[in-house]
Amino acid sequence: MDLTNSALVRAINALEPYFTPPDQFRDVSRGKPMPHSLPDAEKRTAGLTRETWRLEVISDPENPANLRTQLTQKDGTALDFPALMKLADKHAVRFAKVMTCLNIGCPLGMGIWEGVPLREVVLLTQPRENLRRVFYYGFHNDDPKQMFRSSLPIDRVLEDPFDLPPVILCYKLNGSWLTSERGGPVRMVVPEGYGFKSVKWLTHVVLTNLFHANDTYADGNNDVESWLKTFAATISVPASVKSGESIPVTGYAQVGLQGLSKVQVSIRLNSVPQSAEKWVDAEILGPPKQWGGDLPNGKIPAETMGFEETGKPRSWPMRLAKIHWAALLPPLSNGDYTFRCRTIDGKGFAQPLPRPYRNSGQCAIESVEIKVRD
Ligand SMILES: Nc1nc2c(c(=O)[nH]1)N[C@H]1C(S)=C(S)[C@@H](COP(=O)(O)O)O[C@H]1N2
Ligand SMILES: [Mo]
Repeated sequence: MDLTNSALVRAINALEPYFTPPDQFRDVSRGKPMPHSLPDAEKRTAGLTRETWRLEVISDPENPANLRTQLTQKDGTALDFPALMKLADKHAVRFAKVMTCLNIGCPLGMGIWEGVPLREVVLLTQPRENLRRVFYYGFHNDDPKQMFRSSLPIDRVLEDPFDLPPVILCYKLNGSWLTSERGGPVRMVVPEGYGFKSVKWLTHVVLTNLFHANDTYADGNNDVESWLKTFAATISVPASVKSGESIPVTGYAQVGLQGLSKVQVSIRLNSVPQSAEKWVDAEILGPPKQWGGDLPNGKIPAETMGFEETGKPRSWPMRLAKIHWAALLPPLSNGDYTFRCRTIDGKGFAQPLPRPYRNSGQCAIESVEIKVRD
């Protein structure tokens, strides 16, 4: 495809940065007041600073897991930030991941998340038996009604299937300490999960023998086991163009667990039925020259999973990340048209397949109207 068309070059140059500066993430936070809006003194009392943060790792009193020890505030054994940093010296990992809310179409932001694998902290309790699930929640103004909780099978925490990065206790985003707004000092980050699994302002990990989820997000008719889907969306599509002129379009795609093989676009006169639309391949843009995201020195942090030491991605597109795409549509004659875009995932499924249902995450095909006039 010809990417040298000057209007298309302008549209590509105007794309958002690949990584999102931490303060430009879209925020999805509950709480009255929002934990990140508390004054500094209250943050200190609440354990919402690196100096005062404590994490309890306990057995569920109702469905106990047998643990040798628990990490509790009462006994003074709760994990503090220096102890987390000590684990980080040995076990820290970094990986790129897009944060997407299951209920919002557009990703909230794209980042490099750094943390200690959750399993390292679970193992400090020396679990013996009857451990089937991990619940976790964060600071919620000491009001049970405000609790935001999520959960994972213990197997996902102990072992990383399908070459996924580990579930982490995250303390850095794009090379800087995790801000209060992003859930700092420490949040959970679940690589393949939608945002609700990545609980912010983490204070409690509860090891349980219960076998099922008890996520806050189950209440909203959400599929709480869903992993990230592959889908495409537009960034710039002209609402009206001149007849006889090529049409530049750009967009992004989220690359889910199933990977991405193609982005395709179609444009048809509104009088032509959708069943007759013709899909053509768009161009998947390669790694950007500038990564953005306020990365220190603009560089990918050393030993980020999926990147070589030089900062070059080992594969492209990267799973659980984002790509940008561009296409130049041929000149058209006067009329009202509908533009659509879709992904073909790594297994050959055309969006919205293989998981078309809304409860497990947004993947409806986007359409945009384009008017062509003399
Ligand atoms: N404690 C807590 N953690 C939370 C939430 C919350 O309301 N409270 N929202 C979740 C949801 S639904 C999403 S989509 C992500 C959003 O992360 P962000 O605000 O850093 O973009 O955080 C998750 N973690
Ligand atoms: Mo969300």
